Amino acid sequence: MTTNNDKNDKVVTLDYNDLINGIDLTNQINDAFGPDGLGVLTVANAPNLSNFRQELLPLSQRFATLPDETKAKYIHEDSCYSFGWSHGKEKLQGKPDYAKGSFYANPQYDKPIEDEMLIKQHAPFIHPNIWPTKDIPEFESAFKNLGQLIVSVGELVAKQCDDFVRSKCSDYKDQKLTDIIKTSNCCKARLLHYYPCSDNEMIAGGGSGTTTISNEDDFSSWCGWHNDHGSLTGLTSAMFLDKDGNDVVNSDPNAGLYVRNRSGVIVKVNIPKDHIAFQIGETAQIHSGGIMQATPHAVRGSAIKGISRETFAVFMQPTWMEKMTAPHSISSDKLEMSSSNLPPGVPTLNSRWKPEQNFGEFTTTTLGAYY
Ligand SMILES: O=C(O)CCC(=O)C(=O)O
Ligand SMILES: [Fe+2]
Repeated sequence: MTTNNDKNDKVVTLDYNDLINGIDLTNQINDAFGPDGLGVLTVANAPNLSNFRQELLPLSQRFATLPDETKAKYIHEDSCYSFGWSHGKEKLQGKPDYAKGSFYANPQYDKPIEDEMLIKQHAPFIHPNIWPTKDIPEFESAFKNLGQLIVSVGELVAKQCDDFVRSKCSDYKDQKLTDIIKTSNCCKARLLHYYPCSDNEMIAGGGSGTTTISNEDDFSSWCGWHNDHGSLTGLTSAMFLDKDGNDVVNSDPNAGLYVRNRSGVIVKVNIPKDHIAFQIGETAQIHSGGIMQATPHAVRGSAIKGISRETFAVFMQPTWMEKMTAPHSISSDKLEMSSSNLPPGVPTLNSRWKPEQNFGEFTTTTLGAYY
């Protein structure tokens, strides 16, 4: 397995002002999310991003290093750990994942619906938020500020995606992705704390340049290979902190986010601090009939002792009722062009997706296939 960066693996960057001004960026969307793209782009110049990122990301470490009995107050089994604190409940390379902890909440709506029966039935999607206000008073507002900013920029990116897909496929429902982001009350954000790697997890050869890695599991020691299964994911540039919470330079250049491109080459994605990254998800892949395609990605642990990684992902996704139908004019082989290059452990779309499914069923099948 090799990592490499050549010119085709450059991450596309859009400017927030161009998005606001409605400039046609559909060629850039093709380069990023189309069949030869990396499945990721970044947006520069989003207002307030630096402040909101600086306010939220250190709270990830602060929460994760609270005493276990304090964190336990925010564990929510009834939503399958999809709200509040989740640590060791997901799997990484087949074993319970203690490499990272996540705090999940809906950044837009604290209680999206009132119907208690529906809340019970679809708790992972729609349970009311749980906030650690007693222990970290500023947590909720920092989480919502950054989450809502990312969704608002995501909506602008979605509009460009819709125009791009529509130009290639006449029976794509106009504004499909924009409508999902605008109307769904099931958006989910995840504040991630990647614990410092312990000695036995340290990655051989970490520290310099392009690396050949023999073991895929070592590679993805912080976050295993996966495709995002929602519509559009927004992601901040990660912050690396020492044990005292000081923002430090990531001095292991090999640590961080990697994407596997369409030809199987693994590409490191560097998100500048003042950009928001967006990754296209499998639901948008299905709704666009494969005109946009999700890419597998993973996070490689740091070889530097005592350094944690904090980041924030916002999963813009439909409600559980949304139909997973592809445009009629698209054949199913086009829908999953990249399946021949999936890393081990990433199940093909065709093994999980059925056109008559709704998003809730697709999510259950997908999580079952990974975990
Ligand atoms: O930590 C990251 O940079 C990526 C996290 C991620 O891929 C996810 O939560 O789906
Ligand atoms: Fe992801």
